[in-house]
Amino acid sequence: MSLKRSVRREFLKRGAALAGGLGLGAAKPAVGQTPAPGAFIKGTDERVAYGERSQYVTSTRIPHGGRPSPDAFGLDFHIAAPLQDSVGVITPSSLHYVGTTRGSFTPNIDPAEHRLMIHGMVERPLIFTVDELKRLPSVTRMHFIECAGNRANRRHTTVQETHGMTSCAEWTGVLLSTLLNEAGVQEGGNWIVAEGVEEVKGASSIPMSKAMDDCLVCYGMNGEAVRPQQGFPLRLLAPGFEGILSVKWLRRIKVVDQFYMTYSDYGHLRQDADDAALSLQIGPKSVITYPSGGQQLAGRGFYEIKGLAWSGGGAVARVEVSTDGGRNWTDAQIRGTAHRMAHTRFTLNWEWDGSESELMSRCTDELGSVQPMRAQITEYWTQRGQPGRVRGQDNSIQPWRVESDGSVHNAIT
Ligand SMILES: Nc1nc2c(c(=O)[nH]1)N[C@H]1C(S)=C(S)[C@@H](COP(=O)(O)O)O[C@H]1N2
Ligand SMILES: [Mo]
Repeated sequence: MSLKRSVRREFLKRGAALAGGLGLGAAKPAVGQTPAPGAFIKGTDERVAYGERSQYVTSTRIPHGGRPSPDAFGLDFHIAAPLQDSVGVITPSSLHYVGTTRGSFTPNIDPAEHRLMIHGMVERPLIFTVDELKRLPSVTRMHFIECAGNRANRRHTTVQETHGMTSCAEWTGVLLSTLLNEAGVQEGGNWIVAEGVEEVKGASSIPMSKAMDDCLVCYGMNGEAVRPQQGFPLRLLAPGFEGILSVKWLRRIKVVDQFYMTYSDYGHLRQDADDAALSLQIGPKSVITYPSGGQQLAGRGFYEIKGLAWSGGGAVARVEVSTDGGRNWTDAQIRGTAHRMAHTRFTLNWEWDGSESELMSRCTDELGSVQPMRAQITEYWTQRGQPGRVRGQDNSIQPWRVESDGSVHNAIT
Protein backbone atom coordinates (compact mmCIF):
# COMPACT_ATOMS: atom_id res chain seq x y z
CA MET A 1 0.00 0.00 0.00
CA SER A 2 3.07 2.15 -0.11
CA LEU A 3 2.64 5.20 -2.29
CA LYS A 4 4.51 5.38 -5.55
CA ARG A 5 7.33 7.90 -5.43
CA SER A 6 5.91 10.01 -8.23
CA VAL A 7 2.52 10.15 -6.61
CA ARG A 8 4.04 11.18 -3.32
CA ARG A 9 6.17 13.88 -4.90
CA GLU A 10 3.10 15.18 -6.65
CA PHE A 11 1.17 15.15 -3.38
CA LEU A 12 3.87 17.02 -1.58
CA LYS A 13 3.49 19.69 -4.23
CA ARG A 14 -0.29 19.77 -4.13
CA GLY A 15 -2.25 18.85 -1.00
CA ALA A 16 -5.23 17.57 -2.95
CA ALA A 17 -3.16 14.96 -4.74
CA LEU A 18 -1.88 13.69 -1.38
CA ALA A 19 -5.33 13.08 0.02
CA GLY A 20 -6.25 11.19 -3.13
CA GLY A 21 -3.02 9.24 -3.17
CA LEU A 22 -3.39 8.32 0.51
CA GLY A 23 -6.91 7.14 -0.04
CA LEU A 24 -7.99 9.46 2.75
CA GLY A 25 -11.37 11.11 2.55
CA ALA A 26 -11.69 10.27 -1.13
CA ALA A 27 -15.19 8.78 -1.29
CA LYS A 28 -16.59 10.10 1.95
CA PRO A 29 -19.66 12.36 1.71
CA ALA A 30 -19.47 15.69 3.53
CA VAL A 31 -21.69 14.48 6.36
CA GLY A 32 -21.66 16.72 9.42
CA GLN A 33 -20.47 19.81 7.59
CA THR A 34 -23.81 21.61 7.75
CA PRO A 35 -24.87 22.41 11.31
CA ALA A 36 -28.38 21.37 12.26
CA PRO A 37 -30.86 24.26 12.74
CA GLY A 38 -30.38 25.80 16.18
CA ALA A 39 -26.87 24.37 16.48
CA PHE A 40 -25.15 27.75 16.13
CA ILE A 41 -23.31 29.46 18.96
CA LYS A 42 -25.34 32.66 19.47
CA GLY A 43 -23.84 36.13 19.16
CA THR A 44 -25.03 37.08 22.62
CA ASP A 45 -23.57 33.95 24.14
CA GLU A 46 -20.82 34.44 26.74
CA ARG A 47 -18.77 31.96 24.75
CA VAL A 48 -18.55 34.67 22.07
CA ALA A 49 -17.99 37.72 24.34
CA TYR A 50 -14.89 35.93 25.62
CA GLY A 51 -14.21 33.24 23.03
CA GLU A 52 -14.40 29.61 24.00
CA ARG A 53 -13.19 26.63 22.04
CA SER A 54 -15.60 24.23 20.38
CA GLN A 55 -17.47 21.88 22.69
CA TYR A 56 -16.02 19.08 20.57
CA VAL A 57 -12.46 19.97 21.62
CA THR A 58 -11.97 18.60 25.09
CA SER A 59 -8.27 18.25 25.85
CA THR A 60 -7.31 19.44 29.36
CA ARG A 61 -4.45 19.68 31.83
CA ILE A 62 -4.00 16.84 34.34
CA PRO A 63 -2.23 16.55 37.71
CA HIS A 64 1.37 15.60 37.06
CA GLY A 65 2.14 12.10 38.24
CA GLY A 66 -0.34 12.47 41.11
CA ARG A 67 2.46 13.96 43.17
CA PRO A 68 1.41 15.76 46.36
CA SER A 69 2.76 19.19 47.27
CA PRO A 70 6.01 19.04 49.27
CA ASP A 71 4.41 20.80 52.23
CA ALA A 72 1.28 20.15 54.26
CA PHE A 73 -0.80 22.92 52.61
CA GLY A 74 -0.82 21.98 48.93
CA LEU A 75 -2.96 19.58 46.94
CA ASP A 76 -1.74 18.60 43.49
CA PHE A 77 1.85 19.69 43.17
CA HIS A 78 2.06 20.41 39.45
CA ILE A 79 -0.40 20.25 36.51
CA ALA A 80 0.70 18.96 33.07
CA ALA A 81 -0.12 20.34 29.59
CA PRO A 82 -1.67 18.05 26.93
CA LEU A 83 1.27 18.11 24.48
CA GLN A 84 -0.26 15.22 22.48
CA ASP A 85 -2.92 17.65 21.23
CA SER A 86 -0.59 20.58 20.55
CA VAL A 87 -0.59 22.15 17.12
CA GLY A 88 2.00 24.83 16.50
CA VAL A 89 4.41 25.94 19.23
CA ILE A 90 2.33 28.23 21.45
CA THR A 91 0.65 26.54 24.37
CA PRO A 92 -2.79 28.14 24.77
CA SER A 93 -2.83 30.00 28.11
CA SER A 94 -5.70 27.79 29.35
CA LEU A 95 -3.53 24.71 28.80
CA HIS A 96 -0.13 26.09 29.94
CA TYR A 97 1.29 23.73 32.55
CA VAL A 98 1.09 24.93 36.15
CA GLY A 99 3.96 24.53 38.58
CA THR A 100 2.95 25.87 41.97
CA THR A 101 4.75 24.50 44.99
CA ARG A 102 1.70 25.14 47.16
CA GLY A 103 -0.59 23.06 44.95
CA SER A 104 -3.96 24.62 44.13
CA PHE A 105 -3.02 27.88 45.88
CA THR A 106 -3.53 30.68 43.33
CA PRO A 107 -3.37 34.25 44.67
CA ASN A 108 -6.19 36.54 43.49
CA ILE A 109 -4.38 39.87 43.14
CA ASP A 110 -5.91 43.28 42.36
CA PRO A 111 -3.34 44.80 39.96
CA ALA A 112 -4.17 48.32 41.18
CA GLU A 113 -2.95 47.33 44.65
CA HIS A 114 0.09 45.36 43.53
CA ARG A 115 3.65 46.70 43.84
CA LEU A 116 7.09 45.47 42.76
CA MET A 117 9.99 46.51 45.00
CA ILE A 118 13.66 46.42 43.96
CA HIS A 119 15.99 46.82 46.92
CA GLY A 120 18.99 45.35 48.75
CA MET A 121 22.44 46.14 47.35
CA VAL A 122 21.27 48.97 45.08
CA GLU A 123 21.91 52.73 44.94
CA ARG A 124 18.20 53.63 44.73
CA PRO A 125 15.54 51.24 46.06
CA LEU A 126 12.49 51.46 43.78
CA ILE A 127 8.81 50.58 44.05
CA PHE A 128 6.75 50.20 40.85
CA THR A 129 3.02 49.92 40.27
CA VAL A 130 1.94 47.72 37.37
CA ASP A 131 0.91 50.81 35.38
CA GLU A 132 4.36 52.35 35.92
CA LEU A 133 6.01 49.19 34.59
CA LYS A 134 3.80 49.38 31.50
CA ARG A 135 5.19 52.85 30.71
CA LEU A 136 8.74 51.47 30.40
CA PRO A 137 10.38 50.12 27.21
CA SER A 138 9.03 46.60 26.61
CA VAL A 139 9.94 43.44 24.74
CA THR A 140 7.89 40.53 23.37
CA ARG A 141 9.56 37.12 23.19
CA MET A 142 8.65 33.49 22.67
CA HIS A 143 9.95 31.35 25.52
CA PHE A 144 9.33 27.92 26.99
CA ILE A 145 9.21 27.24 30.71
CA GLU A 146 10.04 23.77 31.96
CA CYS A 147 9.85 22.37 35.47
CA ALA A 148 13.04 20.59 36.52
CA GLY A 149 10.71 17.77 37.60
CA ASN A 150 9.63 17.15 33.99
CA ARG A 151 10.95 13.61 33.85
CA ALA A 152 9.74 10.48 32.12
CA ASN A 153 9.59 7.02 33.61
CA ARG A 154 8.47 3.65 32.32
CA ARG A 155 5.16 3.78 34.22
CA HIS A 156 3.99 6.77 32.15
CA THR A 157 1.65 6.17 29.21
CA THR A 158 1.22 9.48 27.35
CA VAL A 159 3.47 12.39 26.37
CA GLN A 160 1.39 14.52 28.75
CA GLU A 161 2.69 12.33 31.58
CA THR A 162 6.27 12.05 30.32
CA HIS A 163 6.78 15.67 29.13
CA GLY A 164 3.73 17.79 30.07
CA MET A 165 5.59 19.99 32.57
CA THR A 166 6.79 22.32 29.82
CA SER A 167 4.90 24.89 27.78
CA CYS A 168 5.70 27.77 25.46
CA ALA A 169 4.12 31.20 25.31
CA GLU A 170 4.66 34.66 23.88
CA TRP A 171 5.68 36.82 26.82
CA THR A 172 5.57 40.63 27.01
CA GLY A 173 7.15 42.76 29.69
CA VAL A 174 10.18 44.77 30.76
CA LEU A 175 13.73 43.46 30.77
CA LEU A 176 14.84 42.98 34.37
CA SER A 177 18.14 44.68 33.43
CA THR A 178 16.16 47.88 32.70
CA LEU A 179 14.87 47.90 36.28
CA LEU A 180 18.18 46.86 37.87
CA ASN A 181 20.06 49.55 35.93
CA GLU A 182 17.50 52.10 37.08
CA ALA A 183 18.08 51.01 40.69
CA GLY A 184 21.88 50.83 40.24
CA VAL A 185 23.43 47.53 41.38
CA GLN A 186 26.18 47.97 43.96
CA GLU A 187 29.62 46.37 43.82
CA GLY A 188 29.35 42.78 45.05
CA GLY A 189 25.66 42.43 44.27
CA ASN A 190 26.18 39.08 42.55
CA TRP A 191 22.80 37.43 43.07
CA ILE A 192 19.16 38.37 43.29
CA VAL A 193 16.43 36.76 45.37
CA ALA A 194 13.07 37.09 43.62
CA GLU A 195 9.96 36.67 45.75
CA GLY A 196 6.26 36.03 45.15
CA VAL A 197 3.34 37.06 47.34
CA GLU A 198 2.79 33.77 49.16
CA GLU A 199 3.63 33.15 52.81
CA VAL A 200 6.35 30.78 51.64
CA LYS A 201 7.43 33.52 49.17
CA GLY A 202 7.95 31.23 46.17
CA ALA A 203 11.41 32.79 46.21
CA SER A 204 14.39 31.79 44.09
CA SER A 205 18.07 32.77 44.02
CA ILE A 206 19.28 33.78 40.55
CA PRO A 207 22.84 34.75 39.51
CA MET A 208 23.22 38.44 38.56
CA SER A 209 24.71 37.42 35.19
CA LYS A 210 21.38 35.79 34.27
CA ALA A 211 19.30 38.60 35.80
CA MET A 212 21.16 41.17 33.66
CA ASP A 213 21.15 39.02 30.53
CA ASP A 214 17.62 38.13 29.45
CA CYS A 215 15.27 37.85 32.43
CA LEU A 216 11.88 39.49 31.93
CA VAL A 217 9.30 40.96 34.27
CA CYS A 218 6.15 39.97 32.37
CA TYR A 219 2.63 41.38 32.44
CA GLY A 220 1.58 39.92 29.08
CA MET A 221 1.12 36.35 27.89
CA ASN A 222 -0.12 35.24 24.47
CA GLY A 223 -1.52 38.68 23.68
CA GLU A 224 -3.40 39.28 26.94
CA ALA A 225 -2.66 39.68 30.64
CA VAL A 226 -0.68 36.88 32.30
CA ARG A 227 -3.19 34.32 33.65
CA PRO A 228 -3.63 34.01 37.45
CA GLN A 229 -2.09 30.53 37.52
CA GLN A 230 0.91 31.87 35.59
CA GLY A 231 1.46 34.75 38.05
CA PHE A 232 -0.99 37.62 37.38
CA PRO A 233 -0.31 40.51 37.45
CA LEU A 234 3.50 40.10 37.25
CA ARG A 235 5.86 37.21 36.83
CA LEU A 236 9.57 36.85 36.40
CA LEU A 237 10.77 34.81 33.44
CA ALA A 238 14.29 33.33 33.45
CA PRO A 239 14.44 31.96 29.88
CA GLY A 240 15.91 28.48 29.54
CA PHE A 241 16.57 28.03 33.25
CA GLU A 242 14.69 25.65 35.57
CA GLY A 243 11.06 26.77 35.82
CA ILE A 244 11.25 27.35 39.54
CA LEU A 245 13.37 30.47 38.94
CA SER A 246 10.49 32.10 37.02
CA VAL A 247 8.81 33.52 40.11
CA LYS A 248 5.08 34.16 39.80
CA TRP A 249 3.04 36.90 41.56
CA LEU A 250 6.37 38.73 41.71
CA ARG A 251 6.49 41.44 44.38
CA ARG A 252 10.11 41.83 45.47
CA ILE A 253 13.59 41.54 44.02
CA LYS A 254 16.43 41.86 46.49
CA VAL A 255 19.98 42.29 45.23
CA VAL A 256 22.24 40.22 47.47
CA ASP A 257 25.88 39.12 47.72
CA GLN A 258 25.45 35.34 47.52
CA PHE A 259 23.11 32.40 46.90
CA TYR A 260 20.40 32.28 49.56
CA MET A 261 18.63 29.08 50.51
CA THR A 262 14.94 29.91 49.99
CA TYR A 263 11.79 27.78 50.07
CA SER A 264 11.89 27.23 46.31
CA ASP A 265 15.57 26.34 46.32
CA TYR A 266 14.82 23.05 48.11
CA GLY A 267 15.61 21.24 44.88
CA HIS A 268 19.03 22.84 44.67
CA LEU A 269 20.46 21.32 47.85
CA ARG A 270 23.14 18.96 46.64
CA GLN A 271 24.79 16.13 48.49
CA ASP A 272 27.99 16.04 46.52
CA ALA A 273 30.12 18.22 44.29
CA ASP A 274 29.28 16.34 41.09
CA ASP A 275 25.62 16.86 41.73
CA ALA A 276 26.10 20.53 42.61
CA ALA A 277 27.79 21.11 39.27
CA LEU A 278 24.54 20.37 37.46
CA SER A 279 23.53 23.68 35.98
CA LEU A 280 20.25 25.55 36.31
CA GLN A 281 20.08 25.66 32.51
CA ILE A 282 17.78 23.23 30.69
CA GLY A 283 19.66 20.94 28.29
CA PRO A 284 18.66 20.27 24.66
CA LYS A 285 15.46 18.24 24.67
CA SER A 286 12.79 17.05 22.27
CA VAL A 287 9.86 14.68 22.11
CA ILE A 288 7.66 13.25 19.40
CA THR A 289 4.05 14.25 20.12
CA TYR A 290 2.53 12.33 17.20
CA PRO A 291 2.56 9.38 17.14
CA SER A 292 3.04 9.17 20.91
CA GLY A 293 2.09 6.91 23.81
CA GLY A 294 -1.58 5.96 24.04
CA GLN A 295 -2.35 6.93 20.43
CA GLN A 296 -3.53 4.48 17.78
CA LEU A 297 -2.47 4.47 14.12
CA ALA A 298 -5.25 3.62 11.67
CA GLY A 299 -3.11 1.35 9.50
CA ARG A 300 0.01 1.26 7.38
CA GLY A 301 0.73 4.19 5.07
CA PHE A 302 1.74 7.82 5.26
CA TYR A 303 2.09 9.70 8.56
CA GLU A 304 3.73 13.01 9.37
CA ILE A 305 5.75 12.49 12.54
CA LYS A 306 5.45 15.69 14.63
CA GLY A 307 7.20 16.89 17.73
CA LEU A 308 8.63 19.71 19.83
CA ALA A 309 12.27 20.54 20.58
CA TRP A 310 13.75 23.14 22.93
CA SER A 311 16.93 24.08 24.79
CA GLY A 312 18.08 26.43 27.51
CA GLY A 313 21.24 26.84 25.44
CA GLY A 314 19.56 28.99 22.78
CA ALA A 315 17.84 28.12 19.51
CA VAL A 316 17.28 24.58 18.28
CA ALA A 317 19.76 24.02 15.43
CA ARG A 318 18.84 20.50 14.36
CA VAL A 319 16.42 17.69 15.13
CA GLU A 320 16.96 14.11 13.96
CA VAL A 321 14.37 11.35 14.02
CA SER A 322 14.86 7.59 14.14
CA THR A 323 12.13 5.06 13.36
CA ASP A 324 14.27 2.02 14.21
CA GLY A 325 15.18 2.55 17.84
CA GLY A 326 18.22 4.77 17.23
CA ARG A 327 20.14 2.74 14.60
CA ASN A 328 19.51 5.20 11.78
CA TRP A 329 18.77 8.92 12.07
CA THR A 330 17.22 11.30 9.52
CA ASP A 331 17.15 15.10 9.74
CA ALA A 332 13.67 16.35 10.52
CA GLN A 333 12.27 19.57 9.07
CA ILE A 334 12.15 22.56 11.41
CA ARG A 335 8.72 24.15 10.95
CA GLY A 336 8.42 27.87 11.56
CA THR A 337 11.15 29.90 13.25
CA ALA A 338 13.52 28.38 15.80
CA HIS A 339 13.37 31.11 18.47
CA ARG A 340 15.93 31.14 21.29
CA MET A 341 14.73 29.22 24.37
CA ALA A 342 11.41 28.44 22.71
CA HIS A 343 9.58 25.30 21.70
CA THR A 344 10.40 24.55 18.07
CA ARG A 345 8.24 22.34 15.89
CA PHE A 346 9.73 19.56 13.78
CA THR A 347 8.21 17.07 11.35
CA LEU A 348 9.29 14.08 9.31
CA ASN A 349 7.36 12.33 6.53
CA TRP A 350 7.04 8.63 7.39
CA GLU A 351 5.74 5.71 5.39
CA TRP A 352 4.78 3.12 8.01
CA ASP A 353 5.08 -0.39 6.58
CA GLY A 354 3.04 -1.90 9.39
CA SER A 355 5.94 -3.53 11.21
CA GLU A 356 6.93 -2.86 14.82
CA SER A 357 8.91 0.40 14.95
CA GLU A 358 10.58 2.49 17.64
CA LEU A 359 10.36 6.27 17.20
CA MET A 360 12.87 8.67 18.75
CA SER A 361 13.89 12.31 18.30
CA ARG A 362 17.21 13.96 19.11
CA CYS A 363 17.77 17.73 19.50
CA THR A 364 21.00 19.65 18.92
CA ASP A 365 21.06 23.30 20.00
CA GLU A 366 22.99 26.30 18.64
CA LEU A 367 25.82 25.62 21.13
CA GLY A 368 26.26 22.17 19.58
CA SER A 369 24.97 20.34 22.68
CA VAL A 370 23.24 17.09 21.76
CA GLN A 371 20.35 15.45 23.61
CA PRO A 372 21.60 12.20 25.21
CA MET A 373 20.19 8.68 25.04
CA ARG A 374 18.60 7.56 28.30
CA ALA A 375 21.23 4.82 28.61
CA GLN A 376 24.00 7.44 28.61
CA ILE A 377 22.44 9.22 31.59
CA THR A 378 21.75 6.07 33.61
CA GLU A 379 25.35 4.95 32.91
CA TYR A 380 26.60 8.27 34.36
CA TRP A 381 24.62 7.69 37.58
CA THR A 382 25.51 4.00 37.72
CA GLN A 383 29.19 4.98 37.77
CA ARG A 384 28.37 7.29 40.68
CA GLY A 385 26.80 4.50 42.72
CA GLN A 386 23.15 5.17 41.82
CA PRO A 387 22.38 2.44 39.28
CA GLY A 388 19.54 2.96 36.83
CA ARG A 389 18.70 6.45 38.10
CA VAL A 390 18.21 9.67 36.16
CA ARG A 391 18.93 12.50 38.60
CA GLY A 392 19.05 16.23 38.02
CA GLN A 393 17.19 17.34 34.90
CA ASP A 394 16.09 14.56 32.57
CA ASN A 395 16.60 15.61 28.95
CA SER A 396 17.04 12.07 27.66
CA ILE A 397 15.64 10.82 24.37
CA GLN A 398 12.06 9.49 24.61
CA PRO A 399 11.36 6.23 22.75
CA TRP A 400 7.84 5.36 21.51
CA ARG A 401 7.15 1.81 20.26
CA VAL A 402 4.59 1.38 17.47
CA GLU A 403 3.21 -2.18 17.55
CA SER A 404 2.13 -3.89 14.35
CA ASP A 405 -1.51 -3.34 15.42
CA GLY A 406 -0.85 0.45 15.30
CA SER A 407 -0.93 0.99 19.07
CA VAL A 408 1.78 3.30 20.44
CA HIS A 409 3.55 2.71 23.77
CA ASN A 410 6.15 4.26 26.04
CA ALA A 411 9.31 2.23 25.31
CA ILE A 412 11.39 3.28 28.33
CA THR A 413 12.70 0.06 29.88
N1 LIG B 1 5.57 32.54 43.47
C1 LIG B 1 5.76 31.34 42.91
N2 LIG B 1 6.45 31.26 41.75
C2 LIG B 1 6.66 30.07 41.17
C3 LIG B 1 6.19 28.87 41.78
C4 LIG B 1 5.47 28.97 43.00
O1 LIG B 1 5.01 27.99 43.57
N3 LIG B 1 5.28 30.23 43.54
N4 LIG B 1 6.46 27.66 41.17
C5 LIG B 1 7.64 27.62 40.31
C6 LIG B 1 7.76 26.37 39.58
S1 LIG B 1 8.20 25.00 40.48
C7 LIG B 1 7.64 26.31 38.21
S2 LIG B 1 8.02 24.89 37.37
C8 LIG B 1 7.17 27.48 37.42
C9 LIG B 1 5.97 27.11 36.59
O2 LIG B 1 5.43 28.19 35.89
P1 LIG B 1 3.94 28.06 35.31
O3 LIG B 1 3.02 27.61 36.42
O4 LIG B 1 3.58 29.38 34.74
O5 LIG B 1 3.99 27.00 34.24
O6 LIG B 1 6.81 28.58 38.26
C10 LIG B 1 7.71 28.80 39.33
N5 LIG B 1 7.35 30.03 39.99
MO1 LIG C 1 8.61 23.30 39.03
